[in-house]
Amino acid sequence: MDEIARIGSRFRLEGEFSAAEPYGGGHINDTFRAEYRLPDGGRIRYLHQRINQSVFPDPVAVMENIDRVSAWLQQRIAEEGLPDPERRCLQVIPTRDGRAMYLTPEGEAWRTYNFVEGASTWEVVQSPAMAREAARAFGRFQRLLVDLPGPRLNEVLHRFHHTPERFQQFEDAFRKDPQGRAVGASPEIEFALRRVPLCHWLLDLYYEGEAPERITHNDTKLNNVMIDDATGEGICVVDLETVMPGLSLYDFGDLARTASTRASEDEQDLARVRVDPELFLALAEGYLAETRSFLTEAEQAHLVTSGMVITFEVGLRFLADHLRGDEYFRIHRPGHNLERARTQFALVRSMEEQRRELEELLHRHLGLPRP
Ligand code: GN1
Ligand code: MG
Repeated sequence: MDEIARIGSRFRLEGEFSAAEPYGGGHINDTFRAEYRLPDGGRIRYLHQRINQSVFPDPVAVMENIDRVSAWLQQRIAEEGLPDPERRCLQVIPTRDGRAMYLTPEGEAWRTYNFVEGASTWEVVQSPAMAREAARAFGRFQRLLVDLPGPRLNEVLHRFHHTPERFQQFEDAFRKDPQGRAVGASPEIEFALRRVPLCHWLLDLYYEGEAPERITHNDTKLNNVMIDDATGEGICVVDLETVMPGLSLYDFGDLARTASTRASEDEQDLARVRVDPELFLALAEGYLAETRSFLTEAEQAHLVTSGMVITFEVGLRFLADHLRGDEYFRIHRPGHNLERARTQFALVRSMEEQRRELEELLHRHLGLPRP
């Protein structure tokens, strides 16, 4: 961990480095939680994160967004008078020369955040209350950013949630089949090929003017919100690097993908991969508590749709990456991306089967319009 101590020494931190460990379950960047000793014997913890530059080729543009967004959130949170304001938003800790990011002589890009104490992230949702709180946190995040001043945020990953393009990339991977893996993935490939129309459902709403561009998080998996250990509140949204222009339904959809089922993202027992209507309702409730005032009719009517589209999209990405040779998402065992794709597709199938039931539930309990 000498390396982390060296990196830490470049930032304007309090205390003396004492220890560091890998942290979190992200598939892209490398995150370390480091502890620093204070002169009074106390300790303070920070997160040091190495930005994956093959995914984010322009880390400066990423940090520009994060800087603007987190400064604005801090201001808005203070204005709303919410308790514990410093735990409600990540703070970018500057380098000793005042930059948002430290570039090593080898060209690695590192950033540092405060670590939010007394809160945890979860890979699998534990209860409807947790689902509601996570959704409320992402909803609040969108609401507080509605009036972000200044120019449009940098589009750090072009067409990140453009589902038809994700389909194209999948098709390309399976036609080229560089690793000879297509034969072993034929049920998943067939599943995907039969669902081309699904790719267009959210973008059509956008093109028809029914779902406007907003500022969205774009990576709203359950494990990107910190849940307060004492109160259960969704206290702080993390992983801000994909915050950029997007559709609100991308955010609801990705949360539905990861928190409307009790199965994990790579659950292998596909019988467990089902939407739990109680969880889905809790997600919608929490999200709408913060966003209902500004969402359009169509956005409110398409929450279930968004879950289907984004779950399908992420499944396509896992499948394409498996076919290409696991270049993008970190894997922990051979075939891991194929397993993840299979799980996503099982969840899409469950959403297809339960769609009407879920839409009726949202209509009955929350008065949401039917699509
Ligand atoms: C990646 O960084 P992480 O693990 O939170 C990915 C998301 C995917 C997710 C799937 C920049 O998120 O888009 O939905 O994995 N992030 C990027 O688990 O591609
Ligand atoms: Mg991420």
